[in-house]
Amino acid sequence: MNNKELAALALLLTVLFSVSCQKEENKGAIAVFVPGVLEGSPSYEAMNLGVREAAGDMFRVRTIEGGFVQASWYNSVLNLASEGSFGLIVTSNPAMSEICASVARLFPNQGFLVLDGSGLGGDEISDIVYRHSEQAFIIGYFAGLVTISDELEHSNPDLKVGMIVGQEYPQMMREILPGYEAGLQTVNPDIELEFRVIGNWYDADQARELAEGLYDEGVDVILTIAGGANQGVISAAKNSKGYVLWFDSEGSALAPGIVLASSVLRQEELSRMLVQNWIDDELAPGTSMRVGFSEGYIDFPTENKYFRKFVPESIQEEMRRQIEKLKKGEINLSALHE
Ligand code: RBF
Repeated sequence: MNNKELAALALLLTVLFSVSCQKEENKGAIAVFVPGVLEGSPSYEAMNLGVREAAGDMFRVRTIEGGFVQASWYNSVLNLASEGSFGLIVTSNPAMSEICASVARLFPNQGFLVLDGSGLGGDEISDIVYRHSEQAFIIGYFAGLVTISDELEHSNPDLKVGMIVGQEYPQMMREILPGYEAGLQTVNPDIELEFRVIGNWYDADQARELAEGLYDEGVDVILTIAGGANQGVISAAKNSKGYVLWFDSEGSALAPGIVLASSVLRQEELSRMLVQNWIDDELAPGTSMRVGFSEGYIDFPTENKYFRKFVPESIQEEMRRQIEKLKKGEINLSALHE
């Protein structure tokens, strides 16, 4: 390459570089605020991945872990907004809608996207609400089939099912717990549910103790919704020869044959799509969506290799039928959270 060609190449690279930076200059970078810690929390990990995929090389993304002191989250978000360098703050969990809405009133030009929100964010923020009752119903239905099964090795005749959660909050008590119970009752009204609360989203030792207690009482399958503490439930299941059900992401690869199934949110896809919309100036503040099975953002994967390997064929088929009904909107769970 001669000098002229080199100069032309340098010019081209400069132009390309400034074009690629321009997007961020106009809109600012993107902040991902994790209300807790990333590791072990399926919905947070999915959010972070989706945002980063959409941002690509065009936007800087900073992920901030807010930690487990929930009373500090408002100030952390306020600080991010007051920095003024983030065009968009993305976060996830139902407590964040109102926190972001309060900050948005002070910083009206700050963009907010709350995934897995409460719908109580008003017009200042974009808020996505999952129909968690559907997500819980389908895994409750599966848990019911597991506990009545005489084909599964660790299933016993006691008709007792467990559920361990990090914390009680409105969506948990009004949608997830009733949805799970409705799924169980649909299979057999005699199934009993043992519900336990850890009190935080990280204490795996306590989760293990709670789970061991449940398996000792005759529970054969436990749904765990406890972030980093979920690992404790897996350990207990391995020791006690019980089953675990996963929530938000696919968990069966974590303990094949023990984590039998998962009820998932398509949160990575949703974050990627919505952040892309924001990049394209198509995410209006005040956008609020409620999504579930029929829109494709809640799912219960039945084609996963471990599901096909460890779940009896008759249960697989029953699940496929029930999922079709949910997708077609033939099962109405709205009465559960009125
Ligand atoms: N889920 C997690 O996996 N990890 C967490 O640290 C976590 N913290 C939460 C804190 C609050 C205040 C609330 C309301 C929910 C939290 N969740 C957490 C639950 C999560 O947002 C979601 O509702 C459930 O995972 C069910 O989809």
